[in-house]
Amino acid sequence: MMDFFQNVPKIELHAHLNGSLSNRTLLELGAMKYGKDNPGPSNDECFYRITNGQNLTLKECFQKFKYAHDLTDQPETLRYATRAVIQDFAADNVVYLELRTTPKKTVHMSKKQYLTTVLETIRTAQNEIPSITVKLLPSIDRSKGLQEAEENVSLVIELCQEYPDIIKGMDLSGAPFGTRFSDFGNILKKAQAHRLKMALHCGEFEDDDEIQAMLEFGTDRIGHGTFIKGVNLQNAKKRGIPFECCLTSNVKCSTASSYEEHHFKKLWEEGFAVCICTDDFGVFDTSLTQELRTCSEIFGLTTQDILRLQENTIRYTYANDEEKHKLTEIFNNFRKTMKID
Ligand code: 6MZ
Repeated sequence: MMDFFQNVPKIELHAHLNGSLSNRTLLELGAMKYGKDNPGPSNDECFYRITNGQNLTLKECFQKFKYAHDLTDQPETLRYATRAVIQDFAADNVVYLELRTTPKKTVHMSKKQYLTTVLETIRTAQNEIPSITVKLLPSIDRSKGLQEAEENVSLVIELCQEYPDIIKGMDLSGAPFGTRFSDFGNILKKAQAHRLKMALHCGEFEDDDEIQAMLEFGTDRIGHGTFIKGVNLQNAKKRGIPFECCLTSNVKCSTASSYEEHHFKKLWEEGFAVCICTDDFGVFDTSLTQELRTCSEIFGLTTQDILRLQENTIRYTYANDEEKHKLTEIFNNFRKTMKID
């Protein structure tokens, strides 16, 4: 039987570049950086276990970020990685992708070179892989402090002059512990003043005041939103702010106790604006196809519901009107081909 979940056109709005490197890509990057015979960054047991698909502990899952960052610290490997991620999403029938990444200064690149390399790779991919439209939401890693945040915002404001068709907004992510959103608010406002959309990680841990501050600040989408409740939840609904739900990521990180208990269920049933995303498909060993299948199996969404979920997601993208219209046509054609009303 045709696999509906694979074939349905898909929209991905929450994907971190370095979390979206498949095991194959990690191995290829390892070979590029360290040579074929010694592809592991330090040739250690964990890297071997990761790339051979063995079961991992959560700590080992997060270890993947460390490997990914080591392997994408040169323009050549970063270019290769960005291209591979776009290709993998396209192969999963993702037709529109908003990718995020944190600009990094490495021994081989400045932050500007890092971001320009990703942007140029996206630009080239638009011609070479026309089935997928790709945008970029540069990230601030809040664990890296305010100076890094200032640098990232200035750089993004500078580069969005040159890449206005690709840079659409900014993301605030990273481990939130020990930092306060209020410290980042004024820095992010500068990006907001340049009409950049705010796709902030919000409510990934319990802190009602911080969630309230993010809603008042005016986040345009909510990354995860796992711990949003009470008045904040009602405010998010009233304003129609879309939630980016990442089922497997939340279960594997234990912010949701199980798929069954995931907050997507409530959001969907109560008519919130909500979409399904992968977060870090490489780290969490999933795909958007797999996430939609899980959604159907666990929450009972029919194929019609899944299609509606994807079509709704068009509205939550930061695409322009023409691009949204094209996406709508892709779904209309799919409905026609599949004979779905
Ligand atoms: C918060 C996350 C994340 O930017 O190097 N990142 N931040 N919560 C999550 N949920 C599990 N998953 C990924 O991609 C990797 C970086 O994205 C952020 C972290 O800062 C991680 O280092 P880039 O491309």
